[in-house]
Amino acid sequence: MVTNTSDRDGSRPGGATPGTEFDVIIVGAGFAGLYMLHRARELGLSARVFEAGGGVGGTWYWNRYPGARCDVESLQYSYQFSDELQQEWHWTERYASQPEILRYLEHVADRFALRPDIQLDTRVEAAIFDEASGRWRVETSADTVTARFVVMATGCLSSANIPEIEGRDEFAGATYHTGRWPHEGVDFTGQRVGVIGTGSSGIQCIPIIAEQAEHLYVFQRTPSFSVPARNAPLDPAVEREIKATYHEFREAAAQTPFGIAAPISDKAAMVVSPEERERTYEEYWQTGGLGFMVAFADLLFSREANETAAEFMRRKIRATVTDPAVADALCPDTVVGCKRLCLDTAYFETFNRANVTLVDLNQAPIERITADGIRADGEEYRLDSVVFATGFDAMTGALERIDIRGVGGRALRDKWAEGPRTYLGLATAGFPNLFTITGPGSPSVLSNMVPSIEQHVNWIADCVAYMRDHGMERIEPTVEAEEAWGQRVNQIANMTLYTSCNSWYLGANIPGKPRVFMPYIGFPEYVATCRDVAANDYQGFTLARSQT
Ligand code: NA7
Repeated sequence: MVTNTSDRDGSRPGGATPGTEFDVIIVGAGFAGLYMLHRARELGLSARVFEAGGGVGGTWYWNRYPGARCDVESLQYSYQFSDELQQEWHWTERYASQPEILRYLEHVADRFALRPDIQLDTRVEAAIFDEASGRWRVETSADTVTARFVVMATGCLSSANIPEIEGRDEFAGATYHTGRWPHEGVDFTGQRVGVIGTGSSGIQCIPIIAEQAEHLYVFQRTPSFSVPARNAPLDPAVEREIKATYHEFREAAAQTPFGIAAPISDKAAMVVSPEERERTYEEYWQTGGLGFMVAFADLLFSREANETAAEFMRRKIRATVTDPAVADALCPDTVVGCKRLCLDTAYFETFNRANVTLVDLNQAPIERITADGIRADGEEYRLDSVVFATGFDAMTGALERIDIRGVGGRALRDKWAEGPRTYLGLATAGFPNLFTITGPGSPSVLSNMVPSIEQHVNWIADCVAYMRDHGMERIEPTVEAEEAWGQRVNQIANMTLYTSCNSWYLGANIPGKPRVFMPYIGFPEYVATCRDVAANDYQGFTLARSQT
């Protein structure tokens, strides 16, 4: 192993200490990158984090749109690697807002003295594997460094998708993407604003923008199912109770399919009476949150069961939205949970405001963007600002944006042209010593991201320690293991309703992206498999001593 011996005095762009040769390069300083750096340091490795943003935080650095908030409860959407940290940090709300999560991550960076090894304002442009030395050459917007290992902590939802609508660049007013929000905020007072997109980000920002704007036009292509978040100040009794047995609480959560503690029902929707079904949905609805998806055990497996949930939610929309035509347009006809379920605060109520207009794109897409606004549905909507709440090139976008080249100069983009291929979502054949945190083929976005990240980081750190202890310098999965894994991911997905609609889980939101289901469904089984692979001397991987 190489240890960086260079002078640590002085500072580099973004404040990091100098050096060009490292044991590990980590790309991204969000939840994943920060913890990976901490573990690398514990192993005595020299490490450098490159972060494109001007601060740490990843997703929570970039997504500053009004109303941005996590949809997993704060006591669960947080690190557990340090008991002192999880005991001492006080979350103020049931669901943490973006500013609070960002403060938390800044606190973590300070508390564990991570900043000297983080180089901000630096984008990684290429990572090229050099077979002669067995090292990666990492080219950034600032400089070029080398490392034995590269860990991509680039996030699943970080590559913004701004659709290529005709005339997009002709608009004379201001445009924003929810995932690239200006740090100084935006004041929409007195403006005519158009929001394109009604996924989680749109649903969170629309009610708040509606309160400011003179008039808000919501351009909706597909209506979303949404459950009330019922966010509130965190109940001190709940906080005390969970913190009293935090470890056990986390362990129990890790045994649930999504790794999120929730009152999971073992009853099937179709075996109970219609009255009991209604009562159950109502209870989960009143509780609020993503737990609605586990009100019955078969909601993600049986269309008939799912339709009862869908109908319940459509009735809620019709009871809330006063104009029946608008209510109809807001009612989804897809499977609940097939696209990610949204959580909202007064989203549907917003459409009762006189200054809000729903523009239904269901029949025809936006015709074009003009200098003055948006033309759709046969009308020209004059606008001062356009907000793209149009999501991300999920799971693969951030990886493919970097020119990653493995053995024989093969580009990752080419290897993944027909869809991502990984083993465990952690590594890909032909790209030795390159790890992906929450990569495609791992539970990632269908789990609680923070515990998933910690599980991946721990696995990678243990793997590197194993290699060191066994004199190994190179690891990569076999093609056979990778193919078998891809089949397993798809077989499981095909047993569910997840593949029945056009979601970003399938890459369907990006024109031309191969339709491949990317997340692994089933957190506990996944964790057990990773444990077994490691326990069996990294079964499915090829390990080698240095070739030099
Ligand atoms: P999403 O969930 O991908 O939502 C994007 C929205 O933008 C969705 O309603 C799309 O409609 C819409 N969209 C995308 N392209 C267009 C065009 N060309 N015209 C009109 N509408 C369009 O992204 P979010 O940022 O809301 O949420 C991402 C995740 O972040 C979320 O799931 C949480 O995990 C956190 P479509 O449904 O594709 O018809």
